[in-house]
Amino acid sequence: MVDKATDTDFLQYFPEDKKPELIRLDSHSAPGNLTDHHAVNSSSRHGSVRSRGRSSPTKPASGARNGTRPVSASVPKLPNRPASAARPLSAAQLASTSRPLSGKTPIPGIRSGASSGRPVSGKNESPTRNGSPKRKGSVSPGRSLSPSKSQPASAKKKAGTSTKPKAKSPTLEKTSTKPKLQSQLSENKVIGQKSSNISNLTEDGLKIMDMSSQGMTAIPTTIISNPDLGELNLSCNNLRSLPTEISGLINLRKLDLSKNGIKCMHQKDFSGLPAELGQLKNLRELYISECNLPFVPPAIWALQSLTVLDLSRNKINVLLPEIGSLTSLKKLNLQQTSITCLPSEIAYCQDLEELLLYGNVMDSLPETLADMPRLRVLAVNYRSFCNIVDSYMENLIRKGQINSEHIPLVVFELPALENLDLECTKINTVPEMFMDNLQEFSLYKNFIYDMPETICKCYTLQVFDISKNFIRSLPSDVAELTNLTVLKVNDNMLEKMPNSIGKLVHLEELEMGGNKIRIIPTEIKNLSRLRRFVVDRNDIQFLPEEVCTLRELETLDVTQNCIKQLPISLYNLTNLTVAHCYKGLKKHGLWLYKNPLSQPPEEVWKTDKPQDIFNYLKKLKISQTENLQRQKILIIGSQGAGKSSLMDALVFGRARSDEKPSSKTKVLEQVPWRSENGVDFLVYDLAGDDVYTTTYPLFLDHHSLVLLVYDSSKYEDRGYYESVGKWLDLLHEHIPGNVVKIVGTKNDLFLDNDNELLAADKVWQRVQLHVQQREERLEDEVLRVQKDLADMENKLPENKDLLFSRHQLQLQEERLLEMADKPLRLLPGVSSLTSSEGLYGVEELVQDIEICAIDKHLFPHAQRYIPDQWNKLCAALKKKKSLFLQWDEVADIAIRFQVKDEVVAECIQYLHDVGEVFWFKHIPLLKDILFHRPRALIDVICSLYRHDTKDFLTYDQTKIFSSKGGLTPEEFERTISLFFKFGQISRPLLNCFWFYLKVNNQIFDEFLELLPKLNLCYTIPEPFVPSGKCYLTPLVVLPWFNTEKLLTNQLQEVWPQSIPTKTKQVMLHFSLSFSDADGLFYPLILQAQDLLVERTDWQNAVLGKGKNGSRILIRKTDTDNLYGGKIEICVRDSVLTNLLTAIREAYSLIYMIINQRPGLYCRVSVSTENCNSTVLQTLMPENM
Ligand SMILES: Nc1nc2c(ncn2[C@@H]2O[C@H](COP(=O)(O)OP(=O)(O)O)[C@@H](O)[C@H]2O)c(=O)[nH]1
Ligand SMILES: [Mg+2]
Repeated sequence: MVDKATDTDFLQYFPEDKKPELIRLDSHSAPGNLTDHHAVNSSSRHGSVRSRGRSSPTKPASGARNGTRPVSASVPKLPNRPASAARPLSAAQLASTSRPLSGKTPIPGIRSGASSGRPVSGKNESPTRNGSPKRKGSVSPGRSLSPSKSQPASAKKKAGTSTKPKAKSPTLEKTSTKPKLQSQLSENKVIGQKSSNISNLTEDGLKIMDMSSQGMTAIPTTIISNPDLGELNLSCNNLRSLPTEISGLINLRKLDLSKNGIKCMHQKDFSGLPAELGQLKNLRELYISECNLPFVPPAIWALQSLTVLDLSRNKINVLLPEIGSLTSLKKLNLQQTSITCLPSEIAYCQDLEELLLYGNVMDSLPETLADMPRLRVLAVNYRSFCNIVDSYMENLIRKGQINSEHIPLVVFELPALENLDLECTKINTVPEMFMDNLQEFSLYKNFIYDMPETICKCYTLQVFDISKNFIRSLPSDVAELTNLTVLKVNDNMLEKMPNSIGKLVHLEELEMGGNKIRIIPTEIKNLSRLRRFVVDRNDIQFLPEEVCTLRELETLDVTQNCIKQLPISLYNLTNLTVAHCYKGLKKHGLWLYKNPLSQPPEEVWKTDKPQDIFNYLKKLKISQTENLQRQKILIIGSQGAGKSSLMDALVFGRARSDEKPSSKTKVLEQVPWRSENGVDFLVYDLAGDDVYTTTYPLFLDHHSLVLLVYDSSKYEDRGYYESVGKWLDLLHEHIPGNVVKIVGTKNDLFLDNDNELLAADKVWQRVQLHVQQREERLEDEVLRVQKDLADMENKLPENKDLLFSRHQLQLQEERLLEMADKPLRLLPGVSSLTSSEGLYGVEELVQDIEICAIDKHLFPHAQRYIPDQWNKLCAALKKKKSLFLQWDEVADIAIRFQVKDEVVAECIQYLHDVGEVFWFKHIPLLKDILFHRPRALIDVICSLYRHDTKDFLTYDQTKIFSSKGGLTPEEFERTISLFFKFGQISRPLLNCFWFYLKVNNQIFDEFLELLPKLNLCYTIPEPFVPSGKCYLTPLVVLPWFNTEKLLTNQLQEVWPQSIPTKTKQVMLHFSLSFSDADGLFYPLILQAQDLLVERTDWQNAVLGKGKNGSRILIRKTDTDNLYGGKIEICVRDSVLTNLLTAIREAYSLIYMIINQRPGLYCRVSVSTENCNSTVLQTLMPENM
């Protein structure tokens, strides 16, 4: 709960000799004799506001009441109201509504309410309340109070913010910062005529004048005659009165008169504030705090536009009923006055949102407050109502022999109230509550034995404190309070934490210290937002593992329990960054004192660094984890992001030595690493240069932990997609469901720590947004496909998309649902670190990685028994010299090691998982091939795809091109120009590329056969043994290097739009919704080589001829958007069957590729020309 001013705090603002009297419960200070007042009021409860509308309300004799309210009992001069809103309340009725101090003189030993003659609660008294207990929205007939408007948005407070006003008035703060203008004052006889004081303008263009602290005794006429004045600050002067001419300030909105000596000697005294003030019809805010006023100047009552009235820190002890005429009031500050009660007419201020009464000793509140629909803040010291509870009564209440009744019932009926603080108010019951907006409620330190049921119906509650009472059990209904973020039940007599606690999923703080709880229910795991969990001083025997899932925990206090062992997964609670520390006055971090802990031992757990404990537990876990296998880590990210440096930091625990440009990673580096705690990893550092994009599909592995690295020192929000987003999309496309940690490197380049953390936070938010948007797009797409399916069922109008069969749409739906089901598993937060000097943050990342590696849920495959034979088989395979082995060969060798046929695949998968071999079983053309020497394969790929090709292809640099390639300088120029333009490589050039691989003729052919299967190039069959002119014809083509684009205006030439009527055309459109088009386009044009007998390639298109002579165009179109790239396959032929064969082959091809990428989705449609779509439909196979 929020700090609040104590009763006497306000005294500090008074000079010693002027300190006001504090307690005025006698007849001298209050207008009426307190005892009389109560006696009358308590007998007049039937005349409460709720009974006002009745035709013949039972009301007590008004005369009696008049006697009790000498000042306010006269009929208040309420403002003229529209006829329809004729004032229905008689003065007597209103006067009668003031709530009594309940609990007055109870009869010892007898529960009041039963026979004491006074009802315990309002239940039996007020007929309306009885009839409709929940008064929400009900307005008594005939009431003049304006009907409840709906709560203004501004009145709604955000969760977690406090409703309590600060003790200081705004004027006080403002004036204290004003520069003193004394020196100027001495020069000006007529004070305050400096135009420079008009500095700003109000929103509506009026002038703002600050004349504070100028020692003025009178207001200069120049000011008064300024009709353009919007705001005037006259605080901290010596003004005794305002002139009548003040009425000239017709546009004045805000007037600050605080800290002056404004006169007002009696309730009709207009000498300080003249009646003419009432003519300021536009005045909204009036501050008249600290003016030593004994009465409220009557001129104020005419200011009907006032929304803010500050009368704080005056000597006022009575607020007249006329306050009800200020019907626009939103905020009324009466703090530190001498007011003890409020007139019922306050309820006419139907817009009132804040009523500040701190520092006053209130003895009653009018019942009419319950009819104020917008009163959110009632800042009153509820403890002042305890004044009548003497120690004898207190004892009876404590023992439950009488019910407490001293808190006015109306307090529980304020419909808009947001915060109710009944801390230490000596109550043992809470009456039925009618509060629809209560957000914070404290019952701290009272005498409550059973949690009041009515509280479990306060569904809006966010913060609830019932600590220091005598509660024995929490009702399961507490689970209804689903908005709770803070629940404190410390120091009660609880023996059990209810299982239903797990339903309070929004809880961030749960405190149940000082009870007798023995067991923490496993349901605790549902409280995933919990940051603070305090269960000290209980009888807890052990902490369930479920506690270790509460990853947000910043404080876990289990001091003084009976815990012998800590749960081993406690190391997951990485937000416990300190131990046995205080933050402010609260215990913070991990607290373990006073437990019979043996594991970890004392020398470990007695620490201020939980990390020591975590390390101990983690080592323990690792040592207990049987069969922990080597884990693959993939480091990916853009070129220069710091991937290789990070790998060095992880593996060698040191910064990378200064490197030359040539040390840029090629394709991939594989380095084994054993972490300090003994977990084995194999780190793959994937090169980030664009040239390697085509190689990624081979190495993105389902069973790996991915570190997505970006350079945090260069990160900009608009560059998010390039540095992080596109990598996430790539991972989504190829290995959805993988575990990913995002790592920002080079944080040493940030000048200050805060910026660095802020930046990491921002990236994390951006990532979350990215993931969320993807989910949304997936949902939309699912709905679209489902609608298409429904349309198909209902045979709705011909839709060209529906040419495809129902089966095809179902497949699409299936894939989308699978994709939605398998998002990437992002480890929370961004790791911010430096891989150069200092290695700041690397250790934390290592911790995270280790924890992942031993987490069976994340990497189930990594913890299992591996037969010895498998490793022996592996060693035998590696002895083979060739680049790859056919499956039959593998099976033959396996038999020698008793690895039977049915487990060969399992064994090879294991060897692949631990990085001993490459087995691309998801690629149909490669599933029967084993790359038993991974490095050899990487070298082959490196030989073709390298970021430094330009440097490599320099004739004079080495002798290779002349000796190995046999090329003259001219031939060399010719052949490499073809390479750089079209990605074509001739045989001699290929020989040079492969020179370092020591490739003989046989291996050369083996490579040639293999490369297309790896989707890295396509080959052009040579018609005869190359010689002469053909010598330089292309043998291998890497379309990625093609720089020629087929422009839209050239398209018409190569593929005219209009076709002869004899020619039929079918076009398949594939729109990619979640990735760019390249991922599908490159493999497609490589594989298309199988369909074509002739082709012309551009960077973005291929024009070719199929085996049956059909003409085929494959084209990629990009969009400006991130997603939505398109691929078209268009086939033309005059013979329908030929055309269909070609289109079917193309379609199968594209689906073969799509099936290799579980996260690739495209929307397919088809359009035709010169052929009947129905014919086409019947000819399409069912699975298309
Ligand atoms: N200051 C600083 N420089 C770094 C850090 N990490 C990498 N670098 C530098 O950034 C450049 C690129 O790093 P590198 O690891 O090769 O990036 P990669 O292309 O992603 O592998 C090199 O010059 C590194 O020295 C770091 O944490 N701090
Ligand atoms: Mg690198």
